[in-house]
This record gives sequence, structure tokens and C-alpha cells, in this order.
Amino acid sequence: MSVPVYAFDNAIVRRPASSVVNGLRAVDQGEPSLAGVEAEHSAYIQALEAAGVAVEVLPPLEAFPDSIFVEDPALVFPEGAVVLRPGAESRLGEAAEIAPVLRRRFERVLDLEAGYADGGDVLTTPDRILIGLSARTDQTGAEALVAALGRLGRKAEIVATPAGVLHFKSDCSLIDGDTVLSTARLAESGVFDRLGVLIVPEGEEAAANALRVNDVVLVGANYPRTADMLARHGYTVVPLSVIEIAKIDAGLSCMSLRWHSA
Ligand code: CIR
Repeated sequence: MSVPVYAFDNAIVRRPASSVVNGLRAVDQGEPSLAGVEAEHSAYIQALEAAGVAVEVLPPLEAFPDSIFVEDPALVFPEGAVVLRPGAESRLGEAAEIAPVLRRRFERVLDLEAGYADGGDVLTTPDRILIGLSARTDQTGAEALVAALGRLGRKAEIVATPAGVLHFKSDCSLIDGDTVLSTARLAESGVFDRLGVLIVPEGEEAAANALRVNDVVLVGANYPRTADMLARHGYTVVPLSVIEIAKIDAGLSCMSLRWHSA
């Protein structure tokens, strides 16, 4: 019997290195605090565990400031993993760091064969996987990824990411089997034509990067109107502080690789 795409019993995370404060930043939103990032990361691990997930915690990688964002160099599914080629030069080497971990955890591990693709641009929905073209995921990488996913028996489609948005999933997340939480600018592109859509309130666009894990939705604690909206729609919301990681252009989905093992 198949499980929902948001059912997870395993996850991999990586502790932030002290270099995390030098992570890539498109917009200056203030200096991130190392202690703050560490605290937010620890609370994130605890929230995953409280939601019923067994979390493998990898050691920090000082040479890769953004390596805390393990979702970008790989994709994982119950049937196997794909080692990606992150599109930022400083992050490309993260793929070789995560590959042996995935080979230990998965029987099938495929490699992206060409181009560039970040896991942050990949949204898994029940009937297909959406791959957003972005500054990090190019057409060649997206096509290579469609091919790799096909080898895992997964159907994928290449779509656009709104201009100025770092990753496709910076602007959306799947919050149940047929509903996406999205920004207005992404939803207006019509990309979610087969899904229901909840739009985050104006001014809380970053809240669209929420994370459904089993029975709960992890939501940035600094986005109270989004949390209220989700609660009104019957979701069980777990607020988590993402103030410091937001300064490194990150949100909730990118700090873990999650899958259902059986
Ligand atoms: C970067 O620019 O790559 C990191 N500072 C943030 C990556 C966040 N990842 C994600 O949204 N998938």
C-alpha cells in the first residue's frame, strides 16, 4: 500500500559549520548569528523527531558554508536517491559529500548526468514531480533529472520559477495530498492546475516554504498570519523560528532530506 508523499519515517540533516554565517546571500537581511542558526537547527531536528521521524545527523562541513541545506545536493524517495549537481559554484562539492551517505542508506543511488539542479527546485506531488527552472537549475540539468527520475519510475515535469525567487520551493510546499501552500506570484503562473492552492498572506511570502511531515505542518514562527490560516483550514501547525536561517536565504524544507523507508 502506498503512503502519502508527506509521510516520512527517516531524515538526514547536517549540523551547521561555523562557516554557515558566510553562506550565500542574495539580499542583505542582516548578519546571521551562528548561535541563532544552531538553535534553530536543533529545534528543527527536535520537531522532526516529535513528528515521528528518525533523524541521522551528519557532522558539519567547514569548507561548505551552505552544506546545512542538505535538500539541495540530493533527492530521496522510498525507491532510491539521486545525487544532484548544485548550481552555485561554492555548493557543487556538497554532492560528493552527501553521496557516500546516500549509498549507505539506499540500494539505488543515481547521479545527475549533466547540467545543474538543486533539490530546492523540486516539489514532489502525488502524481508527478515538478522541477522549477531557476538560477540554480538549468534546462540541461532539469532534463537530466527528468530522465533520472524516470529510471526510478517517477513522472516529472519542468516548470518555471518566478523571476527573483531563489528556488521553486522558496515559494511553495505541499501541505497535504492535494493542496499546495504557495505565494500568489507562483500560483498565478498556473503551475498547480491539478492541485488545490492556499495562498500565503501578502507580506509573508517566505512562509510558503513550510514543511508537511506526517500529521503536522512546520511553519516559520515569524509568519503568524500564515499559521492562523493553516490552523483555520484544520492543519496542525508547529511554529519554528527561521529568523536566522532566513538571513541565509533558507527556509524549512531545505534543512533535511526526508523519505519513507518501507
Ligand atoms: C544558498 O543560497 O544556496 C543558501 N544560502 C540557501 C539555500 C536554501 N535552500 C533552499 O531553499 N532549498
